[in-house]
Amino acid sequence: MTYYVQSSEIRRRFAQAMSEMYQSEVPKYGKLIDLVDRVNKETLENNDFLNERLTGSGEKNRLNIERHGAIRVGTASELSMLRRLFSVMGMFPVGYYDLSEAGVPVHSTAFRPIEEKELNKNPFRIFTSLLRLDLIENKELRAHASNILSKRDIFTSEAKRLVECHQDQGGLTEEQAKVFVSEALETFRWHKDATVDYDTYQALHNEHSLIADVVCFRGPHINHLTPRTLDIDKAQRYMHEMELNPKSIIEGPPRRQCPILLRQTSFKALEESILFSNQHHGSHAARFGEIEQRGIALTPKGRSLYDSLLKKSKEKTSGLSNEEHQRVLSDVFYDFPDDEETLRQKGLAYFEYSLKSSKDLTKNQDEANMETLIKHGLVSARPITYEDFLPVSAAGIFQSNLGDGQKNSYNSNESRASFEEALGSEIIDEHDLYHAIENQSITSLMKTINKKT
Ligand code: OOG
Ligand code: NI
Repeated sequence: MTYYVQSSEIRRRFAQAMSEMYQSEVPKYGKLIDLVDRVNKETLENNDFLNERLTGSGEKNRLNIERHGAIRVGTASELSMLRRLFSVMGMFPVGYYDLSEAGVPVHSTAFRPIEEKELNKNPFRIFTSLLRLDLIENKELRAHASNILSKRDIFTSEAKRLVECHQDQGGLTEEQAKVFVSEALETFRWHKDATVDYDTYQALHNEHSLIADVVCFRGPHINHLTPRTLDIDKAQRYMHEMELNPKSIIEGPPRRQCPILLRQTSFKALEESILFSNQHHGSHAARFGEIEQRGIALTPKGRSLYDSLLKKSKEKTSGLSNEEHQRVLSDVFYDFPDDEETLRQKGLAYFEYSLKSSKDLTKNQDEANMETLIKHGLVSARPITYEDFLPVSAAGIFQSNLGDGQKNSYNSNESRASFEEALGSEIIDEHDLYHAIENQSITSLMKTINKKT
């Protein structure tokens, strides 16, 4: 029988190769990793509870390799080929993000592993945005951009051949997996030379800098890789100390006893020199660095509370320093319960249940008795970590890299159906995944209990 390399192993190798490539291309990214390692070590040294939690959930071992990255593509065929390429690594499209509302002419999904055990083997995710040329009002410019995009192929022929081969065989051999990783990597490499002349670049850049970023190069260069920290406020302070120039505010919810969703900060994109096709020397800013801290995944009820509080805080935080911003945010989020018991009892967040002790267990337990079982110390409930992204935060990250004057929202409707059509498949709903993890844990807990009694 032929042996095929596991998709998680291909993902692991690919994530590592990408991280090495980015580190050599953007040395500041290497500094961020060192900084995050330091913060995580310091945080874990003083926090037995967190240590235990991360060990229990299987996240401790993934922490120092955990990264997400982001790319932006221009056409439906690029997006659908990416979907096939990522599926070789066990990464699937989860969640739909409409950023046009925030003045960014893209919509996005995140390719990521979907099972808990796969996430723990290697949680590599790529936030992937598709340019919405339909939002360019100038018809000529739109046609020009679309014409330029139609001429490029962002994949090597060997990468495409191996994607086909994976589909036909149902896997890749060791030799094929090696070639696949290095060929797939080529798509994400930085190019110092633009495919267009300087005037074309300027015209597209004037419309929106993001359009120039997507259209003027040979491929969708990886624009950041993000390590996961356990204390983003400290990481932000260290970024200042190390003169890494962080963006002014940390995006997402405020600091809390029970962290929810996702908090993010970043340093601004570097201005890098570019040679245009007419031999003009210029520059382009695309690549930056980002840090994230992950908290518990919220149910639709919890999420809508988050969204409404965030909206409420927005009116009050405009123009504030990070310190003041966080203070106002904390005040507004006073209305979001900050202990696990209430989050659970009010159905605001997702938890995973397991048997803690089978002493004193009585017969015929069911889900309805869960709170009693927890109270008696027989069952433990562990928060399920949020593995996805936040559109408002993503827009904030985009904006901080785009320069000023590009913040008007587009008059457009969310366009999930057209994104799925371009993708060539449906997008997986993140809530279905969290819900399934929670449900499976309850089913198997009840089975164990009823076997033991
Ligand atoms: C993606 C920005 C969003 C995140 O973590 O939310 C993002 C981009 O700039 O292409 O990375
Ligand atoms: Ni990011």
